[in-house]
Amino acid sequence: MWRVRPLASLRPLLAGRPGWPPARAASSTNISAFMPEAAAFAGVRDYPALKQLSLRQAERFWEALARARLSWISPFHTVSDCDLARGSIRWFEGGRLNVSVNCIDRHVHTSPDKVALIWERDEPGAEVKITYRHLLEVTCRVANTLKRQGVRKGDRVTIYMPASPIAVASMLACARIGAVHTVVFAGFSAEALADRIQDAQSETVITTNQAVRGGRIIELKKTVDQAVKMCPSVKRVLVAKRTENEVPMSNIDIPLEEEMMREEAVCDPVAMESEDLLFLLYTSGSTGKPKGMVHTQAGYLLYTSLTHRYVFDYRDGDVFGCVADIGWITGHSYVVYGPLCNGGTTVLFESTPVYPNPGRYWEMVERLKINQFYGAPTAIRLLLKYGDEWVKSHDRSSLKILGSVGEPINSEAWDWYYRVVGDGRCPVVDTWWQTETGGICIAPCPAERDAEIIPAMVMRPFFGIDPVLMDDQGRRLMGNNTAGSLCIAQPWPGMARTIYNDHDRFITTYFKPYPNHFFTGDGAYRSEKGYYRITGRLDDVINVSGHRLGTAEIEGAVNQHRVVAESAAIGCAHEIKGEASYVFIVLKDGVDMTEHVIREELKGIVSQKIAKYAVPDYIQIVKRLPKTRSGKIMRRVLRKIVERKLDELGDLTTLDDHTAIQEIVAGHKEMLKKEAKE
Ligand code: 7RM
Repeated sequence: MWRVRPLASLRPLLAGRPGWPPARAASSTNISAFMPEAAAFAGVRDYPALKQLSLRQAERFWEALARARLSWISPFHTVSDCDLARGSIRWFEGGRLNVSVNCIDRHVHTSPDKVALIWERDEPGAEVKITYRHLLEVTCRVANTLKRQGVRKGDRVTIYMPASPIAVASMLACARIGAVHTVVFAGFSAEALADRIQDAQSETVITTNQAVRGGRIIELKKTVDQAVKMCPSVKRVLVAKRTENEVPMSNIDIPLEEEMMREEAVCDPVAMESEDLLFLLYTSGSTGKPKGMVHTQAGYLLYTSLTHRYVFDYRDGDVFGCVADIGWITGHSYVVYGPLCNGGTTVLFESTPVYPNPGRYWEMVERLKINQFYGAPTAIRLLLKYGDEWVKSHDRSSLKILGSVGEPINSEAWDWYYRVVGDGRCPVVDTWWQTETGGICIAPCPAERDAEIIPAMVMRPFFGIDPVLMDDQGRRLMGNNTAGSLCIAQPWPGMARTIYNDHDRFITTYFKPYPNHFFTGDGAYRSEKGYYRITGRLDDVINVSGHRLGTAEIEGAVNQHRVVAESAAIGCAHEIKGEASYVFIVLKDGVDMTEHVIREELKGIVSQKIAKYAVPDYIQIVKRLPKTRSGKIMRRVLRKIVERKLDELGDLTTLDDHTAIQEIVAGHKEMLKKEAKE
């Protein structure tokens, strides 16, 4: 459990391991079959040439794709108008379209009875299929309900719901009438929900009476009630029924299904400008306040649909199974917008990887005949521990591609995914991207014939993505076999446009560190052959089970406990979660509580202020924290102590009080001993 951070070393990885393809055959991609839009580019005959064009003549590339792949109400006149220094990013201006029309109506015209959504409910074997025709009807009814309640173009609507057709219809209903949705993961606490509602100034919240997960009932509406008490902006709460149980309803609560059934099943879509807001999605950064990342209409939709098509080699008729929750960007881009824009069939997964047993994913793959499965390394690492039988007892012959997202996938998990889950038949695509990037930026592209994939590497940039590595001095690192901070040198249509209500923070965070580049916050290594591997965050963001969490957010929560004088949170390696959070606490004088009680209360406070997944795994009570003479906490020192690399503490000349370190080292060992006993 105390192994070093898994990606700290840059050893050239995995030489000689089986990657993809199993045997290299000499053949090249037939470009006109691969991407018909490329016919517009005279002279581009192979994949490398197309890649080059997407970078060197980015506007030509994106113009052709945007015209061919999206349905426009009126055409755009300017492909892109971006100034990274000012954080000004604009694509397809002059164009007007409606995202819900692109995701539903146009497919209703061609194939109304095609299944759009497969709702894989918590109870296995109880899936519900929703056709495009049906999805349009439900979306229009929700849209009309929102309109009747006074929701107008530009208004923010907070959606706090588990994955379900009504949640997807709510997102698309917002898009239809021009409202801005902000989905909050239904695992966040009332306070975290309230913070997000208030930052967005939402008047409307959509939720469900209860949620069901892993066979247990979750009182979702109760959490909303608590949150709404703290949010004077909220005028109405629409409540859908996930269970038959009654929950208390107040005068601002509206039963959603009852209202919907009174509305018409048609609703005129609003013509939206390309750069009008589509949604806000909050994500953690290096301060205590999450950022409301803003995504807009056309560019986001084009980018998610294109990456969905090519990274997963998604073909008409395939069943796409992304098991991420809709509360995260992966759910937005690869459960909802990408697959639906492509007229695909997408799975909405409501359950957990181990309910009712660790065979759940693979039983579902067999039952729903899933062709592309997209999940998180943390779940793969967990399932690997239960052994191969849970996988092998299910027919997985429908699978064509396996995807990984959210955090680095270690080579053991990659191997198991590839060999056991995929029977060595399916390419594994490790996809690197962020809430900020809107869609996948670096990943293998198996749609490209015989493209090489090396285990646990994210490999190559997608079309139009120009990754660069920077050194400490802000100089671009040329050449290969090198590591640095990962930036992207050119704008692309899917990137976030601003932080809601805080454009200055947007510029400072992403565009100031390396002028004229988008800074990702991640470090990366570029191999001899030019392939990428992500080495982890460079800022105070940790990644617990694929979910981002700011160490400042954790500190902010624990500091609210009356016994805490100060605290420092860091991430440490964890076998299953990837990273766990480790919090050091200094108590106020005269506290007479047992350490056990303090720990339990602190865990409770983090769960109450943020979410269960944020609860620290380790809490160590110390007399003082290592600080510089100017009073800054030296988190780097704490990290090295926890990694047990005492010989790598580095430059300690600025350290104020050296005895602090011995004390913390001793306390850390003591804690491990106790843990081992327990
Ligand atoms: C999609 C998503 C983004 C952060 C990112 C990285 C880490 C994501 C990978 C990865 C290594 C990957 N959005 N990350 N994917 N690290 N390999 N394939 O997760 O906004 O929630 O998180 O996640 O640090 O910056 S996110």
